[in-house]
Amino acid sequence: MSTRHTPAPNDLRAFWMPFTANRQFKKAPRMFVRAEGMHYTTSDGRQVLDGTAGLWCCNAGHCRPRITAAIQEQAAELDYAPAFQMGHPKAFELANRLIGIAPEGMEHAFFTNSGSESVETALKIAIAYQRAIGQGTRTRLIGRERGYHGVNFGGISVGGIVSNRKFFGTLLTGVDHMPHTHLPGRNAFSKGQPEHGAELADELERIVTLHDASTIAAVIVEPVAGSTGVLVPPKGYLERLREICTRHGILLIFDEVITGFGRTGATFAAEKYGVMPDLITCAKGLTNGVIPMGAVLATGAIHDAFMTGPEHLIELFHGYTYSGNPIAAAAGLATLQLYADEGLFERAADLAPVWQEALHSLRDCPHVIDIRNEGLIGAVELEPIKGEPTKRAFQAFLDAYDAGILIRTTGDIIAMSPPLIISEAQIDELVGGLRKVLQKLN
Ligand code: PXG
Repeated sequence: MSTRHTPAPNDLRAFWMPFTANRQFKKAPRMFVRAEGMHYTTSDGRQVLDGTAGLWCCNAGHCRPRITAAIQEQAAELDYAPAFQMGHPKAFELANRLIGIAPEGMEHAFFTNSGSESVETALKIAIAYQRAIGQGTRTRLIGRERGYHGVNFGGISVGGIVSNRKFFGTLLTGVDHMPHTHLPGRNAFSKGQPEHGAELADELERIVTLHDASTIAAVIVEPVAGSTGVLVPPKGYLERLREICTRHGILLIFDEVITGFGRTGATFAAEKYGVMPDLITCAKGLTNGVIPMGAVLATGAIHDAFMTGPEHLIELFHGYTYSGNPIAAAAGLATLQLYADEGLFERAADLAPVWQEALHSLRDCPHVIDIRNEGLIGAVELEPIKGEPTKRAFQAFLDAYDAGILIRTTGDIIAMSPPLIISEAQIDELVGGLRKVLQKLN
């Protein structure tokens, strides 16, 4: 008899889940079946308060009727249009709207389908730009330890999360890394930007001296490192990176896949910190997480450097079947309109001090060794169980889920990033729920 497995509708084996402990999950699955506003509904009918905006993406909350309607209407009107050598109005409209809210100097948007693809796109644009301006020896890319730039080969090469790199061979050549900015000894329990560590940016100067500026195309950083467990940039750090890049003709890329669309209390972190990069990657909140879409924003100077040569020739040999997809574009337009109509980015800025104080009230809970926050981002770092890293925080995640609140963990760090529609009472509910979980932890 064949041992071939016959899938049944409730069989969990076929789906190889991303970034998940598959065997553990499938023994005790956690399923969401509905969502609305600030809440998910589980398959056993419980309400769970969303403390993470899905995966940092549902900034306007869930199942917002205007976004739903925009998607439904677009699907019925124009489902798909070829992305190469053809256009449709909504992609152009979305690019204009995006540029309209982007930091000054950003003039063009290149569409992708995810944060990872935005990163690959930005890295390729950076290298090709240097070549286009006669700087073809500039091919190196500089990232940072603990950086997360998605999971494709360029992104994991410039990224600095060891588990995301070590299984996958030699990665891209010509990549170097700056040190991360986590200084627990000096900055623990900082509220917002830490005081210490601006000088870590000078490590870039050392790397430039080592390789020579003429070999370096771009530096990529997350303005606030998210996935690694929320590292807020020390005061003056990003300014120094900008200054060093400018002095050496190196492009500065801000990976704003998490920090974009109000998460830090400004539209983009570039604006929040007053530091202008040359390229910005975004995704997630662009469509409220509802339809996959990302974008790379570029300055006029970068874009224009490509617009030379005979007009019938393609200027950038790059793009995706779904770049600017009509349904994604419709979702993006409805999302940006909703953010504007409800003033959600301002709301995030207004709530940030309440969020900060609520989070830092957890300081006296057992095992807590650091708390970090910026905008509506927060992290609570726990002392790992000796010899069993990640176990304590993962237990907190499971206990919180049972208690009706959704948090994220990475290592022994609990990360939170609620939808920007969260109320003050819901902040209390989330943080109060987490307090109870922490108090019971081993
Ligand atoms: N850049 C940054 C800065 C990100 O945070 C990506 C790129 C990749 O995006 P895509 O859309 O390809 O996943 C990300 C994604 C977490 C978590 O829990 C973070 C991300 C994704 C999933 C979970 O911290 N960031």
